[in-house]
Parts: sequence; C-alpha cells; structure tokens
Amino acid sequence: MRVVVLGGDGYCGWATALYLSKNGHSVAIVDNFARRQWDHELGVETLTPIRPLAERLSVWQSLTGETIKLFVGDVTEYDFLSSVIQNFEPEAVVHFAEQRAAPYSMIDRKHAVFTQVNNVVGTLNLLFALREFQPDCHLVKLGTMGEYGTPNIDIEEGYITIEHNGRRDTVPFPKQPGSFYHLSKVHDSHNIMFACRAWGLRATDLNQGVVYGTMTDEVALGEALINRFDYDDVFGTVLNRFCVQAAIGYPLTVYGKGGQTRGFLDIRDTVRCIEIACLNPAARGECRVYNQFTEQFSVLDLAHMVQTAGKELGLKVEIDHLADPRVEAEEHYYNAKHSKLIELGLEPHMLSDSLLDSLMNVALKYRDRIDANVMLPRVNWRQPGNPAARKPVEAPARLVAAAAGKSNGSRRNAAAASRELHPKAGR
Ligand code: NAD
Ligand code: USQ
Repeated sequence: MRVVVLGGDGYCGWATALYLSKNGHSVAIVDNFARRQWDHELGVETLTPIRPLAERLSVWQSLTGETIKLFVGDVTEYDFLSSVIQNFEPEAVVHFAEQRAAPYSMIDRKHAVFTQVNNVVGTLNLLFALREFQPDCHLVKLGTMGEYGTPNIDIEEGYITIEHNGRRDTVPFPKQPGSFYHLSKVHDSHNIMFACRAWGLRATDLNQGVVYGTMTDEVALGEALINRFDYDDVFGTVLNRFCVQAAIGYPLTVYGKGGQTRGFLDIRDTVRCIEIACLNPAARGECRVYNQFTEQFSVLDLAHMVQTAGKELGLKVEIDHLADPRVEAEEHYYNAKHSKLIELGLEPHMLSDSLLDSLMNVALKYRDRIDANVMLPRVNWRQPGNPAARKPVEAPARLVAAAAGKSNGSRRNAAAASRELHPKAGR
C-alpha cells in the first residue's frame, strides 16, 4: 500500500514510517521540522540523541534496503501539500503533523493561535487536497482521547445513541477538551466528519491516549534510528517523565491529587493500530472513530508503578504532589471503550511487561543527558501569559543537587519549589 506519513520526523510518525516500510508498504514522509524548532525555542532536548532525518533515512535504507521518500514542507501550505498528494498518489495518508503539546498551546495567546492555525489549517488543506486529487484515499487522522474530557458517563468510540423527548439518534459523543491543543483536535474532527458527509471522503479518526516508550523492533535495529523521548515540562508526557525523573532520583512530579485518569498505550501498539486502520479502510463517505489506547491508569497509579520498578533497579523513588498547573478534574469517573482496534486484530503490549525493559532502562542508559531544570511545570493554565516557558528555567539549586545524587538530605521538596514558580496555582 502507498502511504504518506505526515509528521514522520516526530515521535509517533518516525516509528510508524519504519514499521510500515518494514511490512512492505511504500512509504513517504512529510515534515517541516517545526518540532525540532519548538525544542530550541523552549531550550529542551529529547533524552535520546536523534539524528537529522535525512541521515536516519539513509541508515534505514542501508540496513534494510527499503527507501522511504521524503518531502520537506509545511502542511499548512496548500500548494506544497497538494503537490505531494499528486506526486505520490497515496492510498492512505496518516496525519500526525500537528503541534501536540497541551502546555505549549497554553503558554499565551500567540501559542494558542499558532497551535490552532497549524493544526486546523493543515487538516483542512489535507481534506481539500484529497477531494481534489485523490478522493478515494483513506485519511487516518490522529485525534486524542482528550477530546472527550472526563465526563461522568462511559465514553463511547466516537458516537453515542441517545433518546431525547421520545426520539432516538446516534450523534457524535460530547466533547469537553481541556486545552487549546485538545480543542484543535475537536475542530479537526468536526471538519473531517463534514468533509466525509459532503464529499464522500473516507476517514478514520484515531482518538489516541498518551503514548509511552521509544523502542520498536525497527528502531532497535541501530542507534542511529533511535526515536525521540521527550521528558521536559512542555512536550514530555507523564509516564516518560516519571521514568526519567526516577532515573536521576528526582521526586516524581504528580500534579495535584494524581487521580487524573487517562488511556495509555505502548508506541509498539501505536504503529500496529495505524497499520490496522490502513489495511481496513473506512467506506466512502464514512468517518469512523476508534479509541486508540490499551489500558487506563491514574497519574498516581503510574507513580507507584514507577516507584516499584525503580526499587527493583536499586533506585530510591520519591513522589511529590505539586499544585496542579492545569485546570482539570483531579479525581473523577473514567471508563472509555476501546474494543474496535482489538476486534480488528490488535494484540496489546501491557505496561507491566514493558516498564522495566523499554522505559526505565532507556532512561538509565541516557541518564547523563537528563536536564533536571526542565522537570517543574512552567505553564499555568490559569495565567493568560507564561513568559517563563519561553526560556529555560533554573531549578532551585538544592533540587538539582538532589537529582544529581549530591543531596545532604536538607533539600526542599519539589512541591515547595513549584509553589514558588506558580504562586497563583491553587486548587
Ligand atoms: P511530535 O511533535 O513528536 O511529531 C509531530 C511532527 O509533525 C513533528 O516532526 C513536526 O515537525 C511535524 N509537524 C508539525 N506541524 C507541521 C506542519 N505544519 N507541517 C509539517 N510538519 C509538521 O508529536 P507526536 O507525539 O509524534 O504526535 C503525533 C500526533 O499524534 C499528533 O497529532 C498528536 O496530537 C497525536 N497524539 C500523540 C500522542 C502522544 O502521546 N505523543 C497521544 C495522542 C495523540
Ligand atoms: N501530569 C502529571 N505530572 C507530570 C505531567 C503530567 O501529573 O509531570 C498529568 C497531567 O496533569 C495530566 C496527565 O498527567 O492530567 C497527562 O498529561 P500528559 O502531559 O502526559 O498528556 P496530555 O497533556 O494529555 O497530552 C499527551 C500528548 C497529546 C495527546 C494526549 C492524549 O502530549 O499529544 O493528545 O497525551 S490524551 O491525554 O488522551 O488526550
């Protein structure tokens, strides 16, 4: 199958492109390297040293004999994107090319506007390019479980059948997203649904949970192929962050009570889900929604699991509760359906099996690259502007010392440091 991976230099996109290439698909990557730029802006780096994309692609070719085509450009530029669609004539387009960090979208007005323009315009351009040049192509779009928020009822896969005043209908599941980033995904979902209805396009909206891990069989073929592993306060996701924090003896940064519950999945399941979606396309005019995660955990569950795994490796792992910089329920009901991808053949990797091998050990292997200054949250949802996030912040000296294993036992805890950085963050 001919598949274009938009955002193929990124965390999910890179692993997916290699997986599809290895499984015999003809793959092209599109990326404008914006993400590498955002890391520079924030003064952060991935834990794992990622090589330039062109170099990674040539290593892949020399190791496997497979060629992945590369188109460098911005999906918000219609002429560029439509020329890729005309040139490559894909049967499926996998769309990862968005600004994906909720904290980045909450830095200030400029970052909120940028996130929504980048994400919504990119997706709209893609819909128009498919309609004009490749109307039979299947759009596989990455959405997010966060589109639903945390309602006090079970979450269905995209649609819910309701009865109201004696009448019955199946309608999109209500959306209550928690950041301007998550909102951009809701806007995308509505645009995709409308384009399928109006123009007969075919689409699968994958509402993905939080992804963890970095190793896939393909990435493991050589260190030059290593995927990114973000752990900073803006782009780092919770479990990846906790593993890195544990590796340097930094107290785990649980925001608030830690009852926030989310769906999670291993990066190896992300790549398989994408292939399953591509191989089982939606019908013309259909906009399917699958919930793409395998297990649900609260933040505090994860902290305890990392603490236990750390103990097995001889690490002393402490847990801190920081004032929550986000506006979110810290304790809530959560039960989200996720059976459709399993029915199509997904065999999940479970966190209990991969925590030590693919997470803690990677964190320990690259321990010398860990920057303890990017652990405390710099973006506070309640503030209209968060100038601290635009430049690297020095963590209080004693915290850094503790992280480096030089503590004399008198360090302040991370919660106190966080209150200094976020005096207005209350609950
Ligand atoms: P990432 O930031 O690592 O990768 C995104 C890639 O897209 C980057 O390489 C970036 O340069 C590129 N990109 C962004 N805007 C672009 C544009 N306008 N033109 C061309 N390229 C552009 O993100 P990721 O973690 O791989 O996430 C990929 C997708 O999956 C996102 O849409 C995200 O919302 C979704 N998702 C991610 C997670 C997760 O835990 N990482 C969970 C759920 C959903
Ligand atoms: N959290 C902590 N401590 C931390 C970091 C996060 O307690 O150090 C908490 C957050 O407050 C939140 C939860 O952990 O309640 C998840 O946060 P996260 O940063 O891991 O994930 P999130 O912001 O939701 O975003 C990530 C990806 C995004 C994707 C989303 C899937 O960055 O692209 O869409 O996961 S979901 O959460 O299902 O919406």
